Amino acid sequence: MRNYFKGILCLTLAVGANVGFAQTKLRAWNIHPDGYPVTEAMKSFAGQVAQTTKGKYQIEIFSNATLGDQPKAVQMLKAGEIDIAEFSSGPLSDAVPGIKVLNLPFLFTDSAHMFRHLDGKLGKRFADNLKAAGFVVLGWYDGGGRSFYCVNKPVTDIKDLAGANIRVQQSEIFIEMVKLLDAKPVALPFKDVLGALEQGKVDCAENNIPSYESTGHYKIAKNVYVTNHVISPEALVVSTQLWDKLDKDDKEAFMQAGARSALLMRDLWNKRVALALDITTKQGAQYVKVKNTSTMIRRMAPLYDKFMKDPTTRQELLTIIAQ
Ligand code: BDP
Repeated sequence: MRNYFKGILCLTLAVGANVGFAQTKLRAWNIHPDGYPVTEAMKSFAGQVAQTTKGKYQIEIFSNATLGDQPKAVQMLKAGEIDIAEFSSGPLSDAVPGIKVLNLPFLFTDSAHMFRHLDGKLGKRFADNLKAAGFVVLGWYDGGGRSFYCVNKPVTDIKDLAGANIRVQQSEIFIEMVKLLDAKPVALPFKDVLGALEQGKVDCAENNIPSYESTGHYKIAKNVYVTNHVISPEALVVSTQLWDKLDKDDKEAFMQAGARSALLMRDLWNKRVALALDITTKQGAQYVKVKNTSTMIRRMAPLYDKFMKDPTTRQELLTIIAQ
């Protein structure tokens, strides 16, 4: 009898060892800090994958861009050097021209308009383009509406931005947009923006309100010009290298966890926008709403012309404008 129990014990340990052995550790890149909607949604995604696959996949989230800056991480994911990431569509579209329409200024009227398209046929088309380039979309997250904010420079008209050094993401379309406003684009990594604002290397930056708050930019750049010039999504993606190794059930688990995390993220996002507005206003941020966007939209005409002529963006542009 004692030997029988010994046998069972050995078997359990062996099975346990096997489970341990079969466990795959995955690395997830994230640019945001703890508590930020993106981070919290990624954590929930990782938890759900671990649960559904019974611990087969352990996803470790590396926040605050500790694995490298975003344009580099986009390339790392494409090369399969990291497994999972949450990217803003700006840097992602430099690697996948088939989604660049998503960053066109003044394209979406609000996040609801954007998600109507992304959760439908168009989203599927963008996801197909991304997959062909090495990125499998698990969920579309909210990137909110981006606006300008400046140090020592109240902006009440788009003309006030002329000549200013404006920090932009390292992404072609953002650089072009700022040039069309007669300002000077300064492409800098996200983590360097606060220092650049403090040291006067840039006069202004542009971002959504949750990032304006979480980075502390609001402490230095108190003049916000609410333009919502770019309303764009972000995406939770896995590398096709990893994807191709997953079996059918694993894929299903990843997809479902991704979709659920996206819904959670969008909900957390709306709450965070309200909270960030409250915090920054109490700390002295001045919000001036653009009175009339038509002047700014007219300035963007060369970008629209370009996108209408480009066969990789024309169809998507027409579909979004029409509905
Ligand atoms: C934030 C995005 C992040 C970008 C950042 C930026 O969530 O992915 O890297 O803006 O401006 O809103 O660099």
